[in-house]
Amino acid sequence: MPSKSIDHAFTALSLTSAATDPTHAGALSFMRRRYTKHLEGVSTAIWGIPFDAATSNRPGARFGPQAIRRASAIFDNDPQYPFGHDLFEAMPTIDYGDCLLDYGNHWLTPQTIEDEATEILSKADYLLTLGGDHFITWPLLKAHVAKHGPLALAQFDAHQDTWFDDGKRIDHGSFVTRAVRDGLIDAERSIQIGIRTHAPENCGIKLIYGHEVEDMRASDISSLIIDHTGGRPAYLTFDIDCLDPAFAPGTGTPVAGGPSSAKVLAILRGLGELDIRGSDVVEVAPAYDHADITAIAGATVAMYMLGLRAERLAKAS
Ligand SMILES: [Mn+2]
Repeated sequence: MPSKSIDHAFTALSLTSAATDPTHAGALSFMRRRYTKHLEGVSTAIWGIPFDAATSNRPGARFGPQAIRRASAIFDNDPQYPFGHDLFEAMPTIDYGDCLLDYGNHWLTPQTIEDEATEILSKADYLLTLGGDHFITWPLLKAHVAKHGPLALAQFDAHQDTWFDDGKRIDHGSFVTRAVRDGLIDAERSIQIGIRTHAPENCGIKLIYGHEVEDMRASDISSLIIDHTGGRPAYLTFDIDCLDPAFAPGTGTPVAGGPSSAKVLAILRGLGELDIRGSDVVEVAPAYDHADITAIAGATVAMYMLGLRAERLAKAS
């Protein structure tokens, strides 16, 4: 047997280089990154937020981080397709574990998330968060904007998330309303991809509807996203319900008529020129999943986010 070792999630001696755990065994962190709360020397931190109390329909996204981590075990130490190399070679990356939230005190949730994200971002350069429902993106944006200034939002989603918000609601369908009103995101430089529902307003954000995603080439959509953000620093949020329910049944508010995972991954692959400062994958709810379809899609989207970042770091060095 070639040199394999196991349980890199707690035995890894270095924060770089791919793990060699067998795909069917070993302790499960995201892509076997070392589990640690120590952020010294960390470039990229992966963090779970097991929160789903803001869902409007089917709950269960609180189990998203666990499911995505488990599904990420399929990424072994071979070069990761389509990036062609070890993503961690020059990008010290850890799994920071999960955010602790009190299920009986939901009004504390936004501040708890914002404070811990701020703490992570004070030491790590980049945070990739695994949700959780889409409400979590609002406190995450607050922490990222404190570090980077207002951001362009690139949102893959079946829903605009621009519903009514009085500044107090804890609602996964209104984080965009609040982010625009609070000046966290530059609406004119923001874009939503895969929308298949109507909301009362667009908040000035450009939309690419689901049927347009179907008609357009992936490379044209990638170019449109890059052009629209105009070189601004951006936050990338990926609601797994952007995908058609055939490719992501395990989610709280599925909408038919969405793109395939192949189409969306091709769009993501083309975002190398987008200046992504932070990202999340939300709304994976494994109780409605079959054969890990949704969890694998979510893990792959998260892996692409790491791949894009690794490429940008390589280009900058
Ligand atoms: Mn959403």
